Amino acid sequence: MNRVIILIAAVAVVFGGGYLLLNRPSSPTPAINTSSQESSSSASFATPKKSAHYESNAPEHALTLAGAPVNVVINFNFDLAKPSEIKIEKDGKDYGVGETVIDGNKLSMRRNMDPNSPDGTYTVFYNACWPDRTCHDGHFQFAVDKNLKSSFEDMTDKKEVTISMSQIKFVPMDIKINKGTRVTWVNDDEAEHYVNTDSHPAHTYYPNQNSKALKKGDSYSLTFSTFGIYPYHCSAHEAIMNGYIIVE
Ligand SMILES: [Cu+2]
Repeated sequence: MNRVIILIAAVAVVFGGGYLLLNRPSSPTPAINTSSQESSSSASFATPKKSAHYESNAPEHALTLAGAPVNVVINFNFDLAKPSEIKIEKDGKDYGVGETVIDGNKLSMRRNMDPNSPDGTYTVFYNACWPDRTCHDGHFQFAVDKNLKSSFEDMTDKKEVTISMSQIKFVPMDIKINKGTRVTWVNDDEAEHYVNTDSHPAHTYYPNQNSKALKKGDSYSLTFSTFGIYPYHCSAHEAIMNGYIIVE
């Protein structure tokens, strides 16, 4: 009898342990890019304030980028309306360019950023307004540190470049290119991959940079025509498979 109980207990431990190993969370901070930009950052960030109906933003809160973003995008789960507004401030100056634009599906709003924005920490202040004319404010922060560009692979002299999707990574992961360069991603893995602009799962930062599912041998191409940095990821392996393109 005792031997039966011990056997059952042993089976439970083996299967239970295996279950825990297979199902543990992949990362404590899956939403934040894990590439070198972040670990070498010395910037400190305030706690963000999320407005009603807020879902996500790109660039992500507390991210330190190797170049100025092309725009700041904030995603919601409710219809946006005028006069919704985004300001991108550092030292009291607004580095946003032009008007805040509400996307066609009314679930995201965006504002372009000055491509010559200097290094430092930026606070994004936003006011999200609904069709009933009520508005709610929120804020978050990100930083720009152009020194981080030194770890990017310099492909600025090429008209066309190829990024391999290999062993659940973009190879090379972080690249610098010139304006007008055509980038082609090729899936060299058995697993399906995607090219998706941040954030996840809204994929709204630069909507042109979103592929369909890519099987082994499939490719996806995009020509970059606006200066700035492009954080992206694979939505099937979002926590571990990400990269940056700087267009300069
Ligand atoms: Cu993938």
